[in-house]
Amino acid sequence: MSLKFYHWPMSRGVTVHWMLEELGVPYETVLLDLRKQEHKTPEFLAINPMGKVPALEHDGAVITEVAAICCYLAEVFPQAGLAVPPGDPARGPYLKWLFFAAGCVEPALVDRLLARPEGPSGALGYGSLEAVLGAITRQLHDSGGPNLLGDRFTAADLLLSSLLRWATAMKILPEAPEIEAWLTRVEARPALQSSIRKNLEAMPQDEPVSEGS
Ligand SMILES: N[C@@H](CCC(=O)N[C@@H](CS)C(=O)NCC(=O)O)C(=O)O
Repeated sequence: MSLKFYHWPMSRGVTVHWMLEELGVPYETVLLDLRKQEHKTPEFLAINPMGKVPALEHDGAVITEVAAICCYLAEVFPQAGLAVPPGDPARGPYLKWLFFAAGCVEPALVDRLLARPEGPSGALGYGSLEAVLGAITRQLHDSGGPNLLGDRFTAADLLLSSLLRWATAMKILPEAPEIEAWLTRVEARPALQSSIRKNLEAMPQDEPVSEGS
């Protein structure tokens, strides 16, 4: 089994890195320095024609897109307990939160970060940042916690909380006490701590420390 992870420590790759640390399986990290355009070489464009990190190669198969990689890894390594398999009543909600993270939460956060003018929320697939945060808050409340789907921590928690940790670091997360309490609980996961430590070690020494780019 071989897992090759194309990564840069100040990128969305941090979410996949955390996921890999959760799995407890060996993987090789290939750092691509975005400042040197190492993600735009013909070799890497053959892996990800978008010229973006992260990307993953598993036994020769290439997977890109953070949400797809997390979903894929959770299913290929079920022993980590981060997937909800077909047939489980929580499968539908699990997929909903994975897609919601990528399709609604991320664009709403990026709009806020870039101070883009708000569009008509009925025409935008993701509505508004306030609406997506409201939906997450309600789910955390209705699930009874401590996670999105109740007792179990899944790849959907990992993906969504990773995005919201980044938003917190970028100071664009509006006040949301239930979400903040969830992020504090998530912070205690050993795999997240080990991922943070390894990313800090891989960080170029001349760069200010920040998560994401
Ligand atoms: N939708 C992609 C986004 C990946 C992405 O935008 N990565 C950024 C770093 S956070 C990147 O590689 N930017 C460099 C570039 O586009 O030139 C995913 O989920 O993987």
